[in-house]
Amino acid sequence: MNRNYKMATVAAGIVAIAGLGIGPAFAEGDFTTEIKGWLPGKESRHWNDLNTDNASTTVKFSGCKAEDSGGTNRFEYAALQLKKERQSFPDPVVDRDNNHCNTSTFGDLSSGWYYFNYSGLNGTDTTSYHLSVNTVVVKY
Ligand SMILES: [Ca+2]
Repeated sequence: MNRNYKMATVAAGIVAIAGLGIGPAFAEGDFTTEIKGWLPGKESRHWNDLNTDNASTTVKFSGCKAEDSGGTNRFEYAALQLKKERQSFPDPVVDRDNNHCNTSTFGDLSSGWYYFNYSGLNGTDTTSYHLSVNTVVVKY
């Protein structure tokens, strides 16, 4: 092997290794859905995180509305609980966040089935305002 060829091979290897560790963290899975007329206590679709990546689990809300009886939008923030399925026991709350119609970030999670529970609006779980979110994007 001549010297130039060897150097090129080493350089290519470094580029390949760097490519594994640097750059955007692509989530192994994602889905887009919507929320229509939810009261606190409703659960999202469940998803299976195989933890084959280092991606942070995120829940992005856009187009949020919670109207009072007069039709005024009272949405300030939605309390979300990220929960993990567990056999034979109540599902534990892994993390929680108040979503102000933006992105809730829950970090890189261990493998398992997850979902979020909508647990309150504007700091109360006794609201009569129904929550609607035009677009909900979950990445995991
Ligand atoms: Ca993942």
